[in-house]
Amino acid sequence: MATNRTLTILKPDCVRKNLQGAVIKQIQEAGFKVVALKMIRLTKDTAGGFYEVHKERPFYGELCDFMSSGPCVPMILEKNNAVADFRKLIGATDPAEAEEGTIRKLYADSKGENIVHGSDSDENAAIESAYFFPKSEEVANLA
Ligand code: FUP
Repeated sequence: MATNRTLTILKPDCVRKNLQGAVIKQIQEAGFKVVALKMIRLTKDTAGGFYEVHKERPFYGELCDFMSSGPCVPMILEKNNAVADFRKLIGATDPAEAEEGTIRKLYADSKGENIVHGSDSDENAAIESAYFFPKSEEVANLA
């Protein structure tokens, strides 16, 4: 089912660098509306659950350590074509390969610590949104 929502996380490096405001401003200026937002600290287990698909990858342990290393800010965003447009806005996983002007190119230090997450499909956007937010925490109507 196509949706116009995506799930992002401002990762612990974003929060540590005090870049939440700058990154949210760029996201809003690109036309996304914030429909859910909170700041939480993941445990290794909850970080691991979120990145379950990468469980067999060599970087999984480091990824879980990093994602649980400090607070992060999950958000649900709304816009037409949200998933694809948001991935364009954040740029490639490795900031060295990200296009100029993208959030990762501007702010990220490495492939492992790359400032933001963005869902890679409508299906995963729905699954990931439910991982962080009960339906009651999503704003249904922004008008
Ligand atoms: P992305 O969809 O751009 O977030 O990238 P992936 O789903 O491929 O990877 C998820 C996270 O795993 C990345 F944000 C960082 C971490 N990762 C690494 O640390 N090393 C890698 O080689 C690939 C991913």
